[in-house]
Amino acid sequence: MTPAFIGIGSNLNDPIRQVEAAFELLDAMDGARLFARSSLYRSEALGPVDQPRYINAVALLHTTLDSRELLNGLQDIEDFQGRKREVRWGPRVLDLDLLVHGDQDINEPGLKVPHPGIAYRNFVLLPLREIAPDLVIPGLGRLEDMAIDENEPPISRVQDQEDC
Ligand code: A4P
Ligand code: MG
Repeated sequence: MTPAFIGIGSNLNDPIRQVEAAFELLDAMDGARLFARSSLYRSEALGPVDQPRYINAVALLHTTLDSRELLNGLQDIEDFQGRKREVRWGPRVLDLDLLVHGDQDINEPGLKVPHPGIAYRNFVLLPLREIAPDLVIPGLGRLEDMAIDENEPPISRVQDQEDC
């Protein structure tokens, strides 16, 4: 079993429900089990397109799948939850990114592991720190050394009793 960290994001169709559903489907994947989950975080959309705020979280899976199989499984879950691939960086029902997969260091067309955005995104760094504070990321170094970007839009943890 190899650990794999999955970044989860949604900003359409009841994002909290979408993220909760994604955790369940990740746990139900053949060859993977959900081992830990972060809190949910809410933040303004990062990027050029004007769009609703996001809910983000990170899941830790233990898996026997290779990185390609894992990516295919993530895309099946995105499709199942109604993801439409339209605007790059645009609003989405569900985005699942393979952030880190064991010691894999892959740079192929359509598959980059670790995910290149990790070090620059509060909505990835904060939930990742919560469940894996000692993580060392292949090619990038220690998670604890990655600075939270003060210029990024503010981010807050979603409280349990809150709805969206
Ligand atoms: N791909 C390559 N490597 C990977 C990987 N490690 N994990 C390829 C997942 N996918 C990977 O992805 C495009 C292609 O990336 C896939 O076909 C796959 O082969 P996509 O999810 O279809 O497109 P995208 O998400 O629009 O593009 P991209 O570059 O993945 O965008 P990001 O980086 O996911 O950013 N603001 C907030 N607050 N929270 C967010 O979650 N997300 C985005 C999207 C923008 N702003 C945001 C958030
Ligand atoms: Mg993506």
